[in-house]
Amino acid sequence: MTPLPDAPIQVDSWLSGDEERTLANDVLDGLTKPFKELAPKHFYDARGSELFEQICEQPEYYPTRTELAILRDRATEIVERTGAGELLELGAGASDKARVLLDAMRAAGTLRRYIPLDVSQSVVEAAARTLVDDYPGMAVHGVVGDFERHLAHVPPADGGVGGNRIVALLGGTIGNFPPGTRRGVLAKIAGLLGPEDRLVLGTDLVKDPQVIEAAYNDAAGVTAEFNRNLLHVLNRELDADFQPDAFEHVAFYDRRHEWVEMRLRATRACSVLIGDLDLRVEFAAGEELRTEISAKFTAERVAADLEAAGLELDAWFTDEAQLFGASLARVPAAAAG
Ligand code: SAH
Ligand code: AVI
Repeated sequence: MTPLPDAPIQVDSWLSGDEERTLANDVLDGLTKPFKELAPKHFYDARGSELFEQICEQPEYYPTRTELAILRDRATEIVERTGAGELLELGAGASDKARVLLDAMRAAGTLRRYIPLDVSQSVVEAAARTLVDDYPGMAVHGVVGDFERHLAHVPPADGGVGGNRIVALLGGTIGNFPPGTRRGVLAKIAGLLGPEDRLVLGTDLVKDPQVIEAAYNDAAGVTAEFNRNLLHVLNRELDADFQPDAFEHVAFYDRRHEWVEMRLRATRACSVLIGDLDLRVEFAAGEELRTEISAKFTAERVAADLEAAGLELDAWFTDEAQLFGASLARVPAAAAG
């Protein structure tokens, strides 16, 4: 737990040796499956977070700018509906979108605290340091942790005026979970919501496959670099000997499942040693490792996932071209008692 000097900032870290074991266990499972795969949360070391920020600036990657525009249009309304003074952001990344909601809370006179939670320590610390300067009087309580495992460690809402809380999961990150796990994650998040709190959930929408595929195959090759960064993470964290340039980036839209798959394809046969696991993994030429799914949604799919997680859709916002959706969800009044 590190209080940073001279500011109302606290950063708690729940990732340590424990996290390395989680990565090791995921790799042991994922690389011994008949169809190899790894969870996308392992992309996000400091370099991965930086590359993601660069992806957001690519002309083909429409989700970030579209969601930002929706939030700019709707932030005042979202804050009015909740009277919230606190923003808990899960998978916060660079916190650019948080600023839009924090600005609306400041304008409403309710702003008290921002709680960014992310697996990436570098982004939580950077967000804490910059936001505390940019929002004088606002407390920042960063949490370095995994929202699949560490939600119990999120600081409780502090009550009082502006004590209601907005919990945000933006960017379409919920789409990076397969359908069943996704509902489980949403159910855990539902457990954080008080009767007046709201979840703001960002979801990328089903659309022309060409538009989607372009977003994951940017011409500058940033997404390819982001994808290959996973192999650098494994080399560093688990003493593996992947040669990242022997793997090519593959991203395509699966129309049946309505999700994007990112994969890394071995361009030649290779035998990789994962030193810390004493595990040798063989890749045939052309063999693929799935590194991410990114589900695309309809309003109906979002409502069904929320309902399965014990939440109800309160409001649905989208852009004119219906590229991206942002929902407000709440615990149903009966459940909130
Ligand atoms: N919310 C930002 C960033 C999206 S990128 C935006 O909308 O642009 C996804 C972010 O979620 C990354 O910062 C990554 O580190 C974080 N993340 C992914 N899986 C996570 C998990 N299981 N727990 C906590 N953070 C996670
Ligand atoms: C964080 N997540 C929602 C991004 C997405 O679009 O699924 C990650 C990403 N992968 C490739 N480009 C961006």
